[in-house]
Amino acid sequence: MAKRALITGITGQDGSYLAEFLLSRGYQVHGIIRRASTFNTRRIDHIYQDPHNPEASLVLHYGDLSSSEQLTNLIYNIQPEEIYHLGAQSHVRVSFEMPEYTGNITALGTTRLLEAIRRSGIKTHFYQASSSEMFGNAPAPQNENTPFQPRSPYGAAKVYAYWITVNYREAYRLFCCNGVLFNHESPRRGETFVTRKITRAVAHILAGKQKKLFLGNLESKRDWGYAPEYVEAMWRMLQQERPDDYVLGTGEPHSVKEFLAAAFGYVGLDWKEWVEMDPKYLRPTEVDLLIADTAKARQKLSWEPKIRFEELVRIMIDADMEAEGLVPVGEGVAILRSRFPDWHQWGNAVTLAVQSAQGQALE
Ligand code: NAP
Ligand code: F7E
Repeated sequence: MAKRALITGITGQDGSYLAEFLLSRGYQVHGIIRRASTFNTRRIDHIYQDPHNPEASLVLHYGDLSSSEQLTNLIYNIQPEEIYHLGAQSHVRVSFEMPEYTGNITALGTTRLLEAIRRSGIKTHFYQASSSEMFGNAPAPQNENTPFQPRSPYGAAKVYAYWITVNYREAYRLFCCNGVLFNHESPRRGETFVTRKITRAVAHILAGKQKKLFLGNLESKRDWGYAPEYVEAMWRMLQQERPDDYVLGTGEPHSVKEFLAAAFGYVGLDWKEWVEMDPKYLRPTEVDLLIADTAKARQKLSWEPKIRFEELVRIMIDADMEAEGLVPVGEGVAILRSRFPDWHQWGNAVTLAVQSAQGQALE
């Protein structure tokens, strides 16, 4: 019989990639989605299966991390062999505006799930989506032994969730793992996180839909990896003989400014002409520098990220351009740039120009 996995946060960036990954490995995947007045399943629509089909390998359930009653029922009824807890209020700046809500969902949501597991008495392997944001001010590079110094309500909530996960492992001998993941991005990244905000703005600028990009602090440095590679490591953690905690990242820090230069530079634009500062995007306390030391994951999980910074930027820009009906940069724009240095000033006409240039190149 197929193994059953339950994913909280299945509609998010990581949840959607993890669902694809587990389905490809023959799992029956159960996902918890929030009831909303409009559809919120955009990231998993391509793997949706008719719930009337008794053979369906993807099954969605309504639920909310604020309700222990729902979580207990779901866990008791599904009896999953693996639980990936990815659901959270995951936006750091928003957590300053909604600290209590963030604590309720991101911190206590984990306790609700762990209690549901303990009370139901099921044997399962549990993954907690911990975060490099927990390190906050701790000196870089950060690894599994680095003490946490969170700098946001989100970071503090994740520290609580981390320790309650460790506590249930020690107190009740549950198989619980923390994956302490550094920033990981993709074309499915939420539009208000800085990388996606930038790549989407580039595509909008090229499509003539946006004239300025407003951002906050450009100096902070993050260790940005590629999300699909990280979800596989989550799975690997739950396949180990013993539960443990692991740091995942690339070990390569880049500033927001460097991301801007790479993203705008890729399409031949100078980011300084398009970006303006808006203090509303600054945070009361910032995390300046995060760099992962992933020696343990490399050794114990045989995990190594392959997609690095420049390629990540290209993947995200190309996807956002395609979404705007533009030809992905790789082929078309490079040709245009070499022939017409001021091509980007043509506004909407760029789509046709890129297409025709690409056509010529392919002839
Ligand atoms: P995301 O795209 O923001 O997805 C968050 C998911 O949580 C969504 O499916 C969301 O549902 C769900 N959710 C939010 N509040 C909920 C509630 N009250 N009840 C049930 N579900 C709720 O996050 P992500 O980037 O995929 O990250 C996955 C997890 O890893 C999160 O816990 C995040 O904090 C953590 N993390 C992320 C990173 C990163 O760089 N991406 C790094 C370290 C840790 P809706 O779709 O309905 O909003
Ligand atoms: O900010 C700066 C901002 O919101 C990155 C979440 O997945 O990763 C993520 O948290 C940096 C910060 O990600 C804007 O101040 C400048 O220094 O993309 P972000 P994050 O805060 O690192 C961790 C690991 C998680 O766990 C979280 O769930 O970019 N920045 N200007 C901006 N950031 C945003 N969002 N918007 C701006 O306009």
